[in-house]
Amino acid sequence: MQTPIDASLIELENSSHRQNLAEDYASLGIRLARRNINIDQIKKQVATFNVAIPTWGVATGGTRFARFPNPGDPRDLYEKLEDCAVVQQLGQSTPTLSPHFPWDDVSDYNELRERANAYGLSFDAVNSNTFADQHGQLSYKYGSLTHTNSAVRSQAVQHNLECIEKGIQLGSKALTVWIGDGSNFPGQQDFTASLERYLESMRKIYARLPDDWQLFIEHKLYEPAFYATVIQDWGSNYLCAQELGNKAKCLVDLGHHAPTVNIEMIVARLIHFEKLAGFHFNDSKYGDDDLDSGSIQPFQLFLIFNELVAAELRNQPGFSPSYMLDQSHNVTDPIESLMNSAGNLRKAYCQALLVDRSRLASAQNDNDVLLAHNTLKQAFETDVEPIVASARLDFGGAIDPIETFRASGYRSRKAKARPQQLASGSGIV
Ligand code: PSV
Ligand code: MN
Repeated sequence: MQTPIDASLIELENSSHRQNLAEDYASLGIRLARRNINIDQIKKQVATFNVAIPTWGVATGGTRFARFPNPGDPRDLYEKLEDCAVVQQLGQSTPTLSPHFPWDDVSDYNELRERANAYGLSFDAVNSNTFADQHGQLSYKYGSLTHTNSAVRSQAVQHNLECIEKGIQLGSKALTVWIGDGSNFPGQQDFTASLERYLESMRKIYARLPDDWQLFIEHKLYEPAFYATVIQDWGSNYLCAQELGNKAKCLVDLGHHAPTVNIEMIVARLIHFEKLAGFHFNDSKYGDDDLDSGSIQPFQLFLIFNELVAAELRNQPGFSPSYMLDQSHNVTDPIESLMNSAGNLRKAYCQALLVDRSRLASAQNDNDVLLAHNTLKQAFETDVEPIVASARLDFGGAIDPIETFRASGYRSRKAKARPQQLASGSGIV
């Protein structure tokens, strides 16, 4: 397998942490054993949790005001692939990529698949883009799948069908559809007619899904439409997914809700009705901030994972969510952010695995409010880093991925090998 970072460098870096990690793991193991938890078992489960990297996440992102590229940013998809391979090699929890078309258009998708496979990478859900004009003749300025002009709608449908074709060649099994369609002014759009047009377009896409594919519908409260978005929340999302059929499910991007919305409860409801497609993980304080997963609201992330683990443990029918990151790294090195975020997700998963489920259930039954709450808090407050780091180490990853990445000199090598055209435009991703 092709590995962008020298394995002996990882070994050298790991050697300076090995002893400490072994001691921390052993001491945590003793404390967890008192709670009747087998740490090795938990570590094995943690190692099964993976999340897909968004190909658009490895280049520096930006806001609508400006973008400040990092030296060594990838300039094409093959360079992005190499950066994704670094994230996977050091973090060992991101073996798949979620591509976005036409941003990731290449001339030969079989070659792309082979080049990814050579790094040990494969492809998760493909994403379509009808929220920006690309090479099409007709503009998406006033919408795409819901546009009043049927020619624009057809172009948008066609683009989604092409995404499916590309995805088939890449080995994907799902198409994620997010549209920016909506309105900025009351009266601009007929709510009912635009939803009818959406369903008509989506039915055409759904009809062309291969048997073993799924259609992930992503809702978003606002932006770019600031008054009303056509698929604005999980309610509209669920209704449309229901209307389309079993292969259509609802994708939860954590940033796409009103600030005070209880996302973990939405997740629980979607799981219950077998309509949870999966996630675009990120974090936010105000809106769709696209900050790094686990950086602002780690407790919320834990509560979401608590629902996921509960579903896993009760063998919830139809429960098989896809996990993807969707973040914009504006002020950090994207490789570092992606490794950190994937690690934060594993931490949240691990903490959720530590919840004493039988104590929680009896406290809930007995209406012992504080005991129930403290049962969750006990799991959340456990420092699980030794488990997450050991899970990485077991698979050849780095005990400290960021320190190892810095020591590797990868970024400065790429800064030389990938000279940039230093145009700094806006760059929402
Ligand atoms: C929209 O904000 C979104 O979350 C969708 O998933 C897009 O595909 C992605 O960001 C990239 O712009
Ligand atoms: Mn998203």
